[in-house]
Amino acid sequence: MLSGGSFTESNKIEVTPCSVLMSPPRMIGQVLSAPRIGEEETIRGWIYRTRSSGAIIFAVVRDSSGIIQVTIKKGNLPEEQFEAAKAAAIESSVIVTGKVQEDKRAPGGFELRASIFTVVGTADPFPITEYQSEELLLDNRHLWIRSREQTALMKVKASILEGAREWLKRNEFTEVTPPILTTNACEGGVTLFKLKYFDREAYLSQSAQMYLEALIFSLDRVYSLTPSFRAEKSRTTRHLTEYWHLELEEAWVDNAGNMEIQENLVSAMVQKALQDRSEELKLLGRDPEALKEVLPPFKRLRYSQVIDSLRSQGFEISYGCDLGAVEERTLTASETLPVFVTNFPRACKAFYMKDDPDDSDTVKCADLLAPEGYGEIIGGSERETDLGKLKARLEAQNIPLDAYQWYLDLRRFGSVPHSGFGLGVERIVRWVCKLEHIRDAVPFPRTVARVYP
Ligand code: NSS
Repeated sequence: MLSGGSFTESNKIEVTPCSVLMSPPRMIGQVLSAPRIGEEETIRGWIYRTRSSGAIIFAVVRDSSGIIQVTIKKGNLPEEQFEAAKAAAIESSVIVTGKVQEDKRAPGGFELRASIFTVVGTADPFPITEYQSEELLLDNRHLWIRSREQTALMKVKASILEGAREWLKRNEFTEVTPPILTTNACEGGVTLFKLKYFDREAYLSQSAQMYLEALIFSLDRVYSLTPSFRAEKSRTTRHLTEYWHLELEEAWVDNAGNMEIQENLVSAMVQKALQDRSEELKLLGRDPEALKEVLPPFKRLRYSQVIDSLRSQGFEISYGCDLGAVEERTLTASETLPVFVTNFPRACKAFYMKDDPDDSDTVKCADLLAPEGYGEIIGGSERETDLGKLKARLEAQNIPLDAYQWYLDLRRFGSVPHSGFGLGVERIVRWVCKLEHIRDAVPFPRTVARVYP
């Protein structure tokens, strides 16, 4: 914690430590929302823009809560501080003390008239200026995340996750910590990241599901929030190779109950973002009003209905194919609430999904598609509990049973009906924040083309 400081000649920062709990300076957002006109305030932050006209410098300073205009007038503070302020480039870190005054032209309507201006860390010329290519911004992601849009996005994401955790606590889910290194391919071999695990082969987890299935036998209802990895070679606006995965697993719950849990959880996440982050949503170009109606129940469509509807709109899609981005976009473009698609044919879904006895070649599953064309945000299902069927499906797919013996054991020792699902956190953020590309929903995106910075 820094309460003040200065540069020595060797450019070493000297700071006076103070306890966070003693009397930290107010955040810029607080100074602006409850201005104490004529009183001295101290703020800390980074220079966002700066211009000088001779004896007066206008520096806009930002912190995580907002931006404020600081006026630095020659004669109102020691000469060397005036010179340091004049020389300070954008993104220099500063501590400023001054009186708060009204100024209708300043952002937020108030400014700080500096009497002490300390440059804590100088800045080289900032590589990001107004019109930059997407590639340059991605190469400089470690600096670009300081932008107001990125800051707003990270706050909305945090609130979405906070909304999830609050709902999960109220509904008796226990958070668990599954492994990332695994020998199981939960979602098929094609998108597995393989790695050398000493003298064996292992994978980065695609999903915690199988471990969560094991954990319901001790905890009934569990969830985990982990990175999941998919070696997705396609460049799309909705795939990352590393994404944050919120997964739930529930004992004694069937597919219908699983969908109820999903619509309630998703609504709680969206409503929390609305309640706490409507300003940030507006800054990102999302009208918060549009999200107010995201409340249960969500529409349920069967896969067969969806295929009929797509065909009637001119799609040449055969029964049995999974839905792609284009189909999902068409289906949801004019929806304002998420939509469930249930009962996919067995052939296009994973080995662990339970057969639907009422609809022979389909499984008890549901994908939840976000509205406005955003598409899939959740994949979930009731799980197959029949040991023989599970073994037969693994064998049919030429999957060696050895690595799955522990999973099959779960059907040997007091198996119960159970269901679960996985929600792609960046997918829901993309929808809520109206993002063109999923990579903006994560500070350091990993895609087929990018693992730096
Ligand atoms: O493959 S899923 O549809 N389902 C599972 O992984 C289950 N094993 C989860 C479970 O039941 N516990 O992925 C779940 C969600 C999917 O709906 C997307 O929202 C997200 O994970 N997902 C992704 N997000 C970003 N990038 C990529 N590549 C990606 N793949 C899936």
